[in-house]
Order: sequence, then structure tokens, then C-alpha cells
Amino acid sequence: MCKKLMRDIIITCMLVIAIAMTGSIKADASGVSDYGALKVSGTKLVSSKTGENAVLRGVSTHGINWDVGYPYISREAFSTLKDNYGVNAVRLAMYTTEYYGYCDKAGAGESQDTVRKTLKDRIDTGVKAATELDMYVIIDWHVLNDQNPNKYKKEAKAFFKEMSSKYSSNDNVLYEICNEPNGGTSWSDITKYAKEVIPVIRKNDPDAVIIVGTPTWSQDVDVAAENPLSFDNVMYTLHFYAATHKDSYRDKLKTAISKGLPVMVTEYGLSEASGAGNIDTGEANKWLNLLDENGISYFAWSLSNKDESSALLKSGTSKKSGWGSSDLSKAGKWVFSQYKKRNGMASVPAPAKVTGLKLKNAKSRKMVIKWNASLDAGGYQVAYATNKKFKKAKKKTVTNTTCTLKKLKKKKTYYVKLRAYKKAGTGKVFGKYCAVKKIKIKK
Ligand code: IDC
Repeated sequence: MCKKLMRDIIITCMLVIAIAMTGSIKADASGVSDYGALKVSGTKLVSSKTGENAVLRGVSTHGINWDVGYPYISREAFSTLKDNYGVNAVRLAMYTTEYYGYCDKAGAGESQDTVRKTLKDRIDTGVKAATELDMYVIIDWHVLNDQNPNKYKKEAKAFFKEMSSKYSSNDNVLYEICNEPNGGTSWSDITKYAKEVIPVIRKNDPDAVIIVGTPTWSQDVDVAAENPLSFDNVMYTLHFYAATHKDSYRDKLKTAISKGLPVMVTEYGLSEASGAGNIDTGEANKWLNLLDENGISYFAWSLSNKDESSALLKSGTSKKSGWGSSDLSKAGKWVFSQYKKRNGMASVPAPAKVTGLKLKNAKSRKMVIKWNASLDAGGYQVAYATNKKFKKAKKKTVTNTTCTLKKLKKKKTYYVKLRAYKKAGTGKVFGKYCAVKKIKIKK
């Protein structure tokens, strides 16, 4: 009996260790079985089951036309994204032109019909894998070099007719009808196209979420907001590449939201707009914070080992799934660590700004700080420094509404600000900082 008990204990211990070692995380209530079919309500993507704001933290494939893209369309690859990194959606980017394009195969040595069949098979593999894994999936008509979606409108209508009929009973499929119109394509050109393509999808799949690109490589959501389409369950695309697109593009998003436009970021990168060059995690962080504050979904470009800084896998990595940290590029490491941290933060609005900050110098170089409680705060973060710009600021996290700072420097003026936070998933959502106050330490 003793032996049996020992054996059971050993087996249990091994199991516990094995589970701990896989590092597997569950995406917090953000799968298809949690949210169900998605719909658009006001500016938000919402669950038709619970009505809550549904947030997709996703990854886009590279072009599924090419060997830097399609080899990662598999159950194994998608389940790695989901289990290791908390990804709940994928986007299948199918280029319409360039080599092996759906509309113009540009030099590929197969007939256009064979190319189309191959591409549709790849999409089907992707949709099936996502479905089995309880993940959402976007079918993306990746207009880029063709510039104006009207150029291949006939092909787009036939393609989406077929897709929406094939996947009409899939609650997890979203349709993106034109990736990035550019080359002077106007919003009215795009709406002309959308007004023909959307009804084709609606006929087979009356409630599916449909995503529409905006002018200038899907940057001009502010322009779309002036004259949105009149269909239900439509969202508008904003794309950003953090090393190129900064404050002025975030302002476009803020304008669009203030006008009530529902926006989805179906593509973003940390790199420059070329997909290569520097990566800017500081700007990317500002972007993700803004998107989270507004419950907006986003998809990182791209799941590829191509030698370009936007690719999430290390250049030349041969693994097609099961990636660990050493298989990820710099961008991949950053993106996935953010996703893990933000997992479950879905629809948590930021807490209110703190009011009533008071500073007092107490004996022995101490400062006592007090403020008013914010109803929705899980805690507060105090920042203090001896300069207005908060360079090298120290930070302290507390859960009540007072704290004492010690070992301050005499005769120095200290600047203090604080913000409330709420816990969400394994991360925190911060509110805005209150106005800065200062005090000179005299005793
Ligand atoms: C880029 C790829 C690059 C490929 C090129 C093809 O990263 O490897 O050679 O497309 O034209 C977008 C587009 C997306 C671009 C990406 C980076 O939607 O297709 O991918 N980008 O340039 N918009 C802004 C950036």
C-alpha cells in the first residue's frame, strides 16, 4: 500500500510539473464558445451571447499566397498562438495581385484557376483549424498593389459569394472586403464597392461582421466617419505601423471614435510602414493602450519567418508551430508578451482620474500623501520625482488612499502625481494621471 501511495504521489507531482512547464494559458472567456457570434453595437464589437464588448487579440498571416505565409496555416500553429500567447483570432491575408495573386497571378506557372483553388483550399484549412480551436478568423481580400478595390470588383463578388455560402453557419468567420485601398482611391470609390459586395455576403450570411478598408492604406478612418455606410454589423479598418504612424494617426482614430465609427485594427506592426526597418515598442505601447481603452480589436502583422522586422518569428526559424521565446523575433517577443499580459482585459474600461491629491511634509524627510477614493479603482500608482518631467521618477503601488514616501532629500522640491488602476486578467488597466502637485521638503 505504501508503495502504491508513493507511486500515486510521484505521478501526481509529475503531472503538476508537466502542466507548469507547458506554460499554457487560457484566453480568459474570449473564445467563440464564450462570445458566440459577434455583432456591432455603437462603436463596439460585442458578443451576441452576453452583450459584452468582445475584444480580438489576433495575429495576421503573411500573404497566404507565399511560402512565408501559408506554411503557418495549421491547427498546430494556431493552437500554439492560442495556448502559449492568449491569441483568440487569426486573419488569413490573401493578396489579390502580385505573385500567385487571386486575381492576377503575375508570373506564377499555374493557371489562374489552379491558383484560385489552391488559395481557397488554404483558407479552408485556416477556417477549419480556427473553428476546431474555438478561435475567430478573418478572411481578408488583401487589396494592395491593385490600389482600387473596384478594379477586381467582379472577382470579389464571386469570391465572397462562395465564402459566405460555404461558411454561413460559422459564427467565427468575419469578412474583410478590401485590405488597403490606396493610390488616390477615395472613400466614395470604396463605398461604391462596399455597397455591391456587402449585399452579396448578407444574402448568405445575414449577420456576419464585415470589415471595410479606408482610404490611404486604411488610415483615414476620420474620413469614413464623416459618411459611414448604412449597413448593420460593419466595422472600418485602421492600420498602423508604430515606427511610422504616431500621434497624428492616433488623432484620426480618436476623431473617428468620437463620431461613433466602429473601428477594427486588422493589421499593425511595430516596424516602419514598409514592414521592415526599426521597431518602436514605445509607440506600439501607446497604440495598444489607446485601443484597449476603447475596447478595439487588433491583429499583429505577421506570422512569418521572413527576414523583415515586422515578422513575428525569428528570421529563418524552421519551426512551423510550437514556438518558444527563442524562436520569436524582437517584434514577436514584444507582441506576445503584451498579449499574455493583456489576456482577459477584454472589456475593462479605465478607472476614473483621481481627485483631491494632498501632500504634507512630515518629520524626518517624509511626505504623507492623501487623495479621494475612486469608486472603481483596484489600487493606485504614485509617481514622484525631483523634476517636473518625472525623469527617473520613482513609483509606488498602494491599495488604500494614503501613502508615506520616505528617505526624501531635504531642501528639494518633489513633484507628485498618481493614477488609479483596475486589475484585469493578469494585467492592469490604468486611468489617467491626476494634475501634478509639488512640495518642498523642509524637515
Ligand atoms: C508587406 C510584407 C512584405 C511584402 C509586401 C508585398 O511585409 O514582406 O513583400 O507586403 O507587397 C501593409 C500591407 C501589407 C504589407 C505591410 C508591410 O497591408 O501587405 O506587407 N503593410 O509593408 N500596409 C502597411 C504595411
